Amino acid sequence: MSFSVCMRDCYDTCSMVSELRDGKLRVRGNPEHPVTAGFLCPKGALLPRWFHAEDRLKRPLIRTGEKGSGNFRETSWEEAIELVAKKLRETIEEHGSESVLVYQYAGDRGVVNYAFPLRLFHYLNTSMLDYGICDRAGQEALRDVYGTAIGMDPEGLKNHRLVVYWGINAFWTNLHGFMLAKRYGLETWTVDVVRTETAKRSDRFFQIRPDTDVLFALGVAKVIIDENLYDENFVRENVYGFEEFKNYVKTLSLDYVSEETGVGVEEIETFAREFAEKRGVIHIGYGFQRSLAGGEAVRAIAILPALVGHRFGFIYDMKTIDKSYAEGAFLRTKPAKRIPQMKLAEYIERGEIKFLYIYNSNPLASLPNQNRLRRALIENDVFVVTHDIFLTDTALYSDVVLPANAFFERLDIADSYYHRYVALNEPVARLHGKSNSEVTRLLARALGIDNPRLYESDEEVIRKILELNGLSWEELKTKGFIKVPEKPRTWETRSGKIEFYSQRAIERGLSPFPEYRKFEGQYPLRLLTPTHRMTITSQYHNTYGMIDPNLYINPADAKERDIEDGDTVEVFNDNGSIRTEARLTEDVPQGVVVLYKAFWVRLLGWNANFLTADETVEKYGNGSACHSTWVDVRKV
Ligand SMILES: Nc1nc2c(c(=O)[nH]1)N[C@H]1C(S)=C(S)[C@@H](COP(=O)(O)OP(=O)(O)OC[C@H]3O[C@@H](n4cnc5c(=O)[nH]c(N)nc54)[C@H](O)[C@@H]3O)O[C@H]1N2
Ligand SMILES: Nc1nc2c(c(=O)[nH]1)N[C@H]1C(S)=C(S)[C@@H](COP(=O)(O)OP(=O)(O)OC[C@H]3O[C@@H](n4cnc5c(=O)[nH]c(N)nc54)[C@H](O)[C@@H]3O)O[C@H]1N2
Ligand SMILES: [Mo]
Repeated sequence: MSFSVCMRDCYDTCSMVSELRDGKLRVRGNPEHPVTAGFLCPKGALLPRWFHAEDRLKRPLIRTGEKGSGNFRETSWEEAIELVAKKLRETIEEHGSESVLVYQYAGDRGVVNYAFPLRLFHYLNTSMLDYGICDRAGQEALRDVYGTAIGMDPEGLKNHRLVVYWGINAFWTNLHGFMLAKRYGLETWTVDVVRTETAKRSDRFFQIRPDTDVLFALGVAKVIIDENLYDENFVRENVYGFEEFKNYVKTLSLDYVSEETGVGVEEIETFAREFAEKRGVIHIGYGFQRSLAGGEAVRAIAILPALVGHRFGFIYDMKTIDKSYAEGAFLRTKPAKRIPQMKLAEYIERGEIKFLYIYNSNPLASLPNQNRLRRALIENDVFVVTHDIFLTDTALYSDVVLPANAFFERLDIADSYYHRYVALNEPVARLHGKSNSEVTRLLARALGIDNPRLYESDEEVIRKILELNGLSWEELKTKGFIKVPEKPRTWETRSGKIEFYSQRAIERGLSPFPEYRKFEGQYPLRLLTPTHRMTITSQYHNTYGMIDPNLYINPADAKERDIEDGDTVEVFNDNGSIRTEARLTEDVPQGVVVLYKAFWVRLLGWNANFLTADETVEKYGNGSACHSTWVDVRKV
């Protein structure tokens, strides 16, 4: 028996108990772990299938045909590493170290596996990624109000009565969190555009129009304030700018809020009264803030828990340990040029990237505006190296492909961006490929670097991080996980209070209060591309196969276009066009269509990101606005 951690980019970061029996991996949820609670989600339960998948990469590949053609020859590790090192050296000599970009994300969240390769790139002073694909706007927004995006310990829910899932489909994306709330007996509400599985399992569902969250939250705040339902003492002592905020929402008309959001005035009042009475807390989602309106929305929503007297009454991000040692930014001798993640194509087009080293990510499935990105990669001279477990879409467009191993094959630890546990991941078996840190060491050696920090072992890095954070290796090895205790903390804003009137927002060129703006596109239907139940972004499509490529459309919008359930349709805009089957459903409101996000283009022939917008929200850290995409649909 070994302890494992599901290393996927997911809130739950489950602790598992694994073993190899007759050469086959078996996994189950760790029954001792309070959040995992002894069960796995449907994706986690299938991990052995992923681990033993036939199509795992076994040998390094070197491209022989056109980029994207899939023509490669197999090679040895020695030749592959030599080639990567040679190209890296040449690129730096010819174009400077900033023309090299390391592109990585949370494909594997192991502390070492995720961060150790960055040591090499820091050492080489290359360009680094400025992450903006996922939760960035909300991070900035929460900093405006609380000075931090780190909210409450979800286990703290046990002392509460009501949790609102706002713009998050928790039953699919945070199953263990949703079940935790149910186990604790909380009432659950959902605020979403789509009647999701979470909405269907919630006690109340508020279905709002896209981008109107700001108004909805301000309307709720107005009722709470007008009816004196807020926590006066708490607000007086701990809120900065309450009177100004009160005047700001005073003039708001609930009829207007209702018209724009599509939620009845009575429903808004009910939300406000019951939320105040039950002193609700809010799980603020990641998905819904990926839009032009997302940042302002999070700012407005963030105010509500404080109004009813919570210090940190929201769930968004979590940070329990300092992991910076693994990444080793101390190896740099020059400040990093940071390239916004969402602007990869733009930087390639401008000739600023000549060498791309990609691991833990599949940008040729997950980034928006795929036509532009693929064109940029083909038309510009960029040497691309991808380290992955599978021959992904990104691997297909690479010059060198290096096989990665899976987390069952190595030692690591992981923290969570949702709960407060750090968990141990022990190796169970060895099948194929090399870990991210192994490849880093090979590359460092091939480059002739002798800095010892590039040759530290995984265990040395783990032990050092535990030591720096005051956590015991022995305890972790015995139990498989440790809860990191929360230290007393306060708000990290300019005023030291919760800022309803945000000074940081003003400095960033925004209004001190969250503002409602209407956005319109060139096409009539808003395309949302949320998460799918059986994939993690692009992962598992090739191994589990259980994807849903259909377009979900409201019957009224379908009728207008003569579309019936099951018809083949074309979905199009200026970025691209795809063909799929239409499914008519009242779960999706009029004016909105849904395609699930980022499947493998290699297998499907397309994915939603051939349509999505690559615009970013500059004032919110260049966060993704992929949900601010408009399309039209026609029957073919
Ligand atoms: N099964 C599964 N779980 C996952 C992932 C996965 O791919 N699959 N991915 C992981 C990752 S990387 C992330 S970031 C999280 C994401 O977790 P979630 O935030 O739950 O993900 P999404 O489904 O992208 O978005 C949530 C909801 O936002 C809604 N929404 C869109 N626009 C608006 C709006 O304007 N207002 C409101 N109120 N709602 C809106 C969508 O309808 C959708 O139901 O999940 C993680 N967990
Ligand atoms: N249209 C649309 N697009 C979206 C979103 C959306 O809502 N709509 N959501 C966005 C969000 S929230 C996110 S977080 C991004 C995520 O986008 P990506 O970062 O591209 O995430 P994944 O698709 O999970 O790809 C991770 C890759 O890492 C590989 N991998 C796994 N483990 C290891 C390992 O140990 N070593 C190495 N070297 N590789 C490994 C996997 O095989 C996989 O190919 O997608 C974004 N894309
Ligand atoms: Mo994400």
